[in-house]
Amino acid sequence: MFSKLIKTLSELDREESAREVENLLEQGVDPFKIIEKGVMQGMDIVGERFESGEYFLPDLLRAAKAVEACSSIIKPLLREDQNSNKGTIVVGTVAGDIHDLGKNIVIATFESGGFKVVDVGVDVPIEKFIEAVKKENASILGMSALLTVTMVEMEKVIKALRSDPDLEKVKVMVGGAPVDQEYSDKIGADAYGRDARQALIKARELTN
Ligand code: B12
Repeated sequence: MFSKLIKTLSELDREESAREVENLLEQGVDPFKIIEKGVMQGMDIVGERFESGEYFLPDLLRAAKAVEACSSIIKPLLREDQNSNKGTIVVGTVAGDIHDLGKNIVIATFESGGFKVVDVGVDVPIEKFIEAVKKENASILGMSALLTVTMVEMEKVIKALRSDPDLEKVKVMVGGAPVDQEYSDKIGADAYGRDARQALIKARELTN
């Protein structure tokens, strides 16, 4: 069912990808599934082609445009529980890392689940995360990293957060392509979200 979208995305075809997303939605396919089984799989192929030297940086940029086109159609549909206030989540991409497409989908999903989200952006230094968590009185801090060289920043932020007695109750959630449950446990995060749907499920668990 998702093979066409995976193909158009991996071929960096923005228009066809957007059309296929619309097509799938018209068929009643769950928007979260489109992200997990279509968009993320398509981007894995793009990543592999980049690694093997078949694609170059401009191709990654085209891939980003195609993802943006798909997520702009999907994000407004991720609405569930918008009027309830489940607490505040500060979300950002760690220092040295500018990938934000997945983060932005996760943000839209948190909002759809009734959380207030404060987006601190990309390439976020440790202090900025800590300041935002304090200022917003956040119950969760969510960090995204797409590079193996930047995922180590997550541990530094967690250490800084845990060393502040005022922030004892703040839970930390991590995600992004190179991150997994094992890494999340190792750095002392409270939860790992493989994709946007899991992110929301875990956020609900952490605040219950
Ligand atoms: C598009 C892309 C780019 C775009 C990003 C545009 C943007 N605005 O984000 C651009 C062109 C800028 C880019 C740049 C680079 N990129 Co790049 N990029 C990608 C690519 C192809 C897709 C990423 C994407 O958007 N995926 C789709 C989204 C929907 O998925 P996602 O991000 O994984 O998010 C989901 C989950 O991970 C999770 N999630 C994400 N964040 C969070 C946070 C929380 C709290 C939770 C719970 C869950 C969660 O939920 C999301 C939604 O379901 C990936 C390949 C891949 N497999 O991911 C490479 C990839 C990440 N890039 C890579 C590289 C090497 C680079 C560059 C270094 C290239 C270069 N030579 O300059 C630069 C680095 C720039 C920097 N300093 O950050 C490598 C990283 C290798 C590694 N292991 O470190 C990858 C893996 C490609 C590869 N296989 O080689 N890139």
